[in-house]
Amino acid sequence: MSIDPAAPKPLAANEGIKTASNLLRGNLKAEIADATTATVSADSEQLTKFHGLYQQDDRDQRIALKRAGKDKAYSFMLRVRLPGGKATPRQWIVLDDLADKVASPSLRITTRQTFQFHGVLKGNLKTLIKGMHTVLLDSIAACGDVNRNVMGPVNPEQSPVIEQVYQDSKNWSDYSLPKTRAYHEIWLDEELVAGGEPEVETMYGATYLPRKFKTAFAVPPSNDVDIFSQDLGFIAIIENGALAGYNVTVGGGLGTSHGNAETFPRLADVLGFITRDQVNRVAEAVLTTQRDHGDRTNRKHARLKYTIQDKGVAWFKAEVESRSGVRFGEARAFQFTTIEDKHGWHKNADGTWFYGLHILSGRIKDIPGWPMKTALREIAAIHTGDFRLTPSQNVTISGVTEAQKPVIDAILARHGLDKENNRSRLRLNALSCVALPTCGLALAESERALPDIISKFETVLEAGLKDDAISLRVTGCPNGCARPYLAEIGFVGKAPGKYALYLGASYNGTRLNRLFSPSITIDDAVTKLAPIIKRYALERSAGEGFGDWCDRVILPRDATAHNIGTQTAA
Ligand code: SRM
Ligand code: SF4
Repeated sequence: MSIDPAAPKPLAANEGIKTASNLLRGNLKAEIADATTATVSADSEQLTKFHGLYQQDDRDQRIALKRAGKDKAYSFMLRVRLPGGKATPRQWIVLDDLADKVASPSLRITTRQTFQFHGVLKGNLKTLIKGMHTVLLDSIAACGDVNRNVMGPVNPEQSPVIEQVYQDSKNWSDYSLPKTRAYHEIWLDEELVAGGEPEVETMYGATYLPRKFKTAFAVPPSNDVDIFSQDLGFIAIIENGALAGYNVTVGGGLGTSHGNAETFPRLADVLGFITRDQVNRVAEAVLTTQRDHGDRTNRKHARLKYTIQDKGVAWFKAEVESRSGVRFGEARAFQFTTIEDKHGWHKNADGTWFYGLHILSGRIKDIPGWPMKTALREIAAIHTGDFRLTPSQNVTISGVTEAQKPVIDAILARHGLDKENNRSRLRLNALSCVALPTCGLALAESERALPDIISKFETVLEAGLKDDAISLRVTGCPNGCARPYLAEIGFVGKAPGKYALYLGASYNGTRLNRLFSPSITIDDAVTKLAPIIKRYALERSAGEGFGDWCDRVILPRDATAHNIGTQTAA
């Protein structure tokens, strides 16, 4: 039988699961209640993602359990929805308690400004979700084929403009929430209202999006959210001290698969300028264009970046204008200079203070000499402002009064964490994804390897570069969860102990890096990079970053790379 090349391709299996799920319910309620197994079915596993949950197993235990003829050590990861990374002290305390009672017990700050719990047994999921609900937190749409946790600026008290941008990000997050009551019925025991209005997903439709969708809001000169890696981005345009509106970016994304040249990281394009009141209309038009034109047959080709790459930016812009009724203005000038979080104490425009605390890999737990969990809990107990989780997996203690400043200092000093911010800037900027033992897709270590990787590079950097900011990011596989393709030094896991090494991204997140070595151990990478770093220290021009220098001096031009940058409008 010959295959007709013109015949429509079959839809990806997930499309069938979504269609049959009755707006994300599926058989989840019954399967969660079933105490005879620690897992849910393969179809339900896909649906749990829309509820912020991933079924995982402890990969450290796999071999021993298999040898003993036992099942894998299954548990769940839960990701909280936390637009702009904002959490109140009361929320912090409740999450901290829940981590002790029903999770690993650590809290993990993610690269999209939220918390993850790991190691939650199926039987404890409802306790966790109900506990979060008591402080008005949920995990709706934290994962799945929907608009994920919206990223936004972390220090709103710094100026009224930043607060406005935060509000706009929060509004879009609220606006884009799925309408289904499935979450409330399954996890919070809400009764189905018989005979009520039929539920309609007005924006998503019954099969939601072809793939995950990510939005961020950036306030130049900081590009802490890595705006060009987002499906949809809003760059705040501030003129004469006021928020004039936003430049809209579309089609960024980082995930790739080793050996599949049809997958690639891509920087977003700048579509043009809009005013504040047009944000949700334009965002909805971008989202629905992707809903209707994204590839639902191949999940490796289903992100917005591929829709735009295939159909062209001009087509996409025209479609968004026609759907939203908004005509883009000329993109306005903006300049990003940094991706770095502010560490230590800083004064806000309203007279309060904020304190940026570095947390390596965002892991909040107590280890001897580093009782981060206890210290932050004590701070939460007395703090009257907010916590803001940052895109670099750190925390900002925000809105601190003059009177509380010394109290917070004393807590940090008592636990030996007052020195946490006085580390090399390489360490302060470094990111790693979770990887082993929980991530089912990890090919190599990441979070657990990061301290050792940093120490090795710090030795090399003693050659006069200790106080220079160089971004180093590590992931356990090419999906890019710690945005390694935007790092000046990017390690991407290939196999146990082996990484692809990328160099040459710009420090401000406007140019992707390029492959320097396809497979290398960390020790070999340090040996190979040591003379390069030394040469950079001697030969760089004034103010030239390591990535820019590598791009100029070390790396060959690669005409085939997709939209690697540099992204500016000035
Ligand atoms: Fe991610 C899948 C962790 C940010 C691209 N990511 C996963 C999963 C859920 C693995 C899985 O599918 O089974 C990881 C769970 C590990 C664990 O045990 O916790 C995971 N991703 C993370 C986090 C926790 C990394 C971290 O250490 O902070 C980040 C959670 C963000 C959040 O709060 O929502 C995280 N992931 C990212 C980012 C960065 C970003 O969004 O700014 C990216 C690259 C940007 C992008 O999306 O293009 C990213 N994650 C992926 C991909 C590749 C998507 C693609 O288009 O190819 C996958 C795999 C997939 O979707 O099939 C993935
Ligand atoms: Fe897992 Fe890969 Fe993401 Fe790391 S980059 S958390 S290994 S999916």
